[in-house]
Amino acid sequence: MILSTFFFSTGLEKIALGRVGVLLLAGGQGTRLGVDYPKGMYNVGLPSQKTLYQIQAERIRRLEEMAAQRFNGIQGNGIAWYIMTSEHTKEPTLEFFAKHNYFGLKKENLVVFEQGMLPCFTFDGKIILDSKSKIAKSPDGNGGLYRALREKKILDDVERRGIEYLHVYCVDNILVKLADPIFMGYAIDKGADCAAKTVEKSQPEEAVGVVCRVDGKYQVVEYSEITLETAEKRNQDGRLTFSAGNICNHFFTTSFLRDIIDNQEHSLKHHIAKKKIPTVDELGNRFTPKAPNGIKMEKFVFDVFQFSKKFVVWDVVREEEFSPLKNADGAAKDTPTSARHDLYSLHERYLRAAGGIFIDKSNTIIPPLTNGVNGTNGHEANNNDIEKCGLKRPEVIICEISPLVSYAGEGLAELVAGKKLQQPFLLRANEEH
Ligand code: UD2
Repeated sequence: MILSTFFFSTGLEKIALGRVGVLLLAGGQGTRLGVDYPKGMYNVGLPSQKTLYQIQAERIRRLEEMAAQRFNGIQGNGIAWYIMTSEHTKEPTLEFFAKHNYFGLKKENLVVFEQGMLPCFTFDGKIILDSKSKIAKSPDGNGGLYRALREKKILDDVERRGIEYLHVYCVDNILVKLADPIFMGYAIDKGADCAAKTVEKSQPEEAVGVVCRVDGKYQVVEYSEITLETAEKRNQDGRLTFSAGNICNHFFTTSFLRDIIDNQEHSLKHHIAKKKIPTVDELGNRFTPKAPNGIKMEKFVFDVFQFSKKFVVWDVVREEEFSPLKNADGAAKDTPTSARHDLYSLHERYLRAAGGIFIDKSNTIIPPLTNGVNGTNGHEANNNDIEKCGLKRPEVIICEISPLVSYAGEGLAELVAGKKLQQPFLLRANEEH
């Protein structure tokens, strides 16, 4: 606890000094979610109707405010937000932010750039046609970041602004803590040039890479490339041997990235994904095949870990930091519903810890969920107790705290302590009323 306070303070000070930037990887095609616009523009169905982009923008604003309050102002321009898009997502992303007045961020702090594309191939190495006159291409993976940082002169911009540390993350984790001062502070304190946040893998098949050491070098073995036999390996205590689940949440120093783009980028290998790639038949009619007909080639963002001179891992609590939105509702997991529920239960815990009391329509107090997760006070009833008392509670209590009010549960006591809260409960900042 004392250590996290120290790391928090270290990270927040660097933010106040203008040394921290955030970089969002948003060039993916969102095929699993099934939307034809950038995933960041997805309205998750929260009471506020906020999109992923808006939630993230507001977390940045709140952090800037916290840093300014704590360190008597913020130097420079605040936190720069770089967004890597691709051919399909750049224009809609730019339009979306302009339409929403950059969600209150400074326009000059938003830098949207485009990653590269690569041709798609058949299994025997021929280029696939997307139409009679166009070859099929797909984004070059989130590891295309490094080429784009160089070619679009983005790292030059990072250096020009005096940013020394970048938090790099993926678009679809509704709980993401942008530029998390604890994570940044930890990595900075340890003198790391590169770091990854992890969560304990829930099961061998979970679709997250694992952070591990291979031949003495740190790397992530992606879920699509690990064998089931290796993924299923367990230690004597029953825990998975490769349990450090990657959540696409990384820290890099600017000088490390400079070395990567100047000297190492070309040596990063391409990974291969077999996909159903829309193409044309002999008559030129376009169709999407029912089975994979070719390969997409992608670089992975974490493949630079091998070049790190000091690599550290910060393991976090899944329920506080990781709930990815990958699939449309109806899938077994990682859906809009699961993302909303995970946010509601985290916010419920924040509100309870701040002294808020949840009641139902008949003014009856709703007990907390516990299971060691919901109910951080330690002295709240557990589920067995609740059952014994005959108390019932809904699976989730719909409650949402605007990121403009609180980044991670701070500052809530003065707003909710001792107050009765009825769902759906939405705690908004003054400017949102
Ligand atoms: C990613 C991680 C996986 C795990 C998981 C957690 C990689 C390679 N894998 O897997 O280990 O952490 O997330 O949710 O990081 N993107 C681009 N350009 C591209 C392709 C993807 O910017 O060409 C972005 C995409 O918009 C997203 C992020 O990279 O924000 C991750 O992409 P994904 O959702 O396809 O990755 P996933 O779930 O296979």
